[in-house]
Amino acid sequence: MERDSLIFLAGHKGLVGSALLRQLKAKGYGNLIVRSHAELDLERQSEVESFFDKERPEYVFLAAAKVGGIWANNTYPAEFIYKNLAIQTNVIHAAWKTGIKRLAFLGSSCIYPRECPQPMNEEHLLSGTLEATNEPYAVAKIAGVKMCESYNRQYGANYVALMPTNLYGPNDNFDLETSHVLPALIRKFHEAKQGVSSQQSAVSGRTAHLSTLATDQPSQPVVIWGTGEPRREFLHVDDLADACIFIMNLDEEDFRPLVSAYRTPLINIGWGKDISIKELALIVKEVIGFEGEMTFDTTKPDGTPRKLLDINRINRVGWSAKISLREGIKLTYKWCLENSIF
Ligand code: GFB
Repeated sequence: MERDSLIFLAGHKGLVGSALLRQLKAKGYGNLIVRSHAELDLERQSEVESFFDKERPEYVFLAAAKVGGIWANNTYPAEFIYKNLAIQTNVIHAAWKTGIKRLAFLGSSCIYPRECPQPMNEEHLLSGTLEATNEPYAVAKIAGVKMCESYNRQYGANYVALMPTNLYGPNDNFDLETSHVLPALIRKFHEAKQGVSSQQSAVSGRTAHLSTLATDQPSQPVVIWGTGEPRREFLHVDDLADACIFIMNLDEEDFRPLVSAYRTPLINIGWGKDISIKELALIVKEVIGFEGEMTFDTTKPDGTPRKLLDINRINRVGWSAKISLREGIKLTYKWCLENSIF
């Protein structure tokens, strides 16, 4: 990408898209196209086609998606499959019709089978049964990967499918019901430290207005969903954004093999190490400085037992993550406080 290339960033307000926007701007890309949902509804095919026809971007980052944590995925399966299929189908097809140079489609490590050998490499796609709590979302994302593969194969397109591990950082969703585990734990430990009675809300999800300060009361234990035993790998979203721009900028010699015909153009993006949810909770507790207890609510699902990505493919082309988990949690908590998230 040249600094004046015309770049369409779909989903610029979300966790991933906002990180991409910050970094593209910081790296000097001045010709960025973004649209709010009100300006362009990506679920509407004709709107998307007219937009591409008029703007004719050269590069596309497809970060727009319906995302959420384990509870949201398990509760709104129809929305997760419909919205993701619609958005990605419309954008990928319209991008091809206008003849863009390169496209990066963002997915998630939940595309790999539930009982996948660890670490999960790109060849493990479609080698087993998916995790039930997020199967509709995963099926939609797998369809996106296969669209990229098919357009590369039939039309000689240059579309890559980037699969990040569990992400966190600024502009994440901090709602206790629909969020992922890391933002939820940051909020829970922060509120427990403040003595805010939000622990019940961790179950009901109605957190926003429960801000009764109870500092003279003994602190309530922080409730962690599930057994605490599942293992996850976490990547700061600024590392992910850096990786996406790095891949999009690979020279032809390194990029071509990734998108060659008859090869799934998948690239895992991760940190390289995983930890248990219990270990994660202990780090968040320490960073936030909460000194009370934590308990485990085993009526909540654990989901996939372990998700650790094999990151050899991206390491081989010269990229690796830089922000450690502890540092990333500190940065995210600082961002929350500065932006009055709670
Ligand atoms: O982050 P999370 O919702 O998503 O949950 P997944 C990870 C683990 O943390 C699960 C546990 O074992 C949860 O039970 N957990 C503990 C909590 N406390 C909490 C809490 O307060 N909130 C949440 N949300 N979890 C999602 C998928 O899977 O992650 C998506 O459903 C997607 O498809 C995404 O792939 C990255 O890692 O289980």
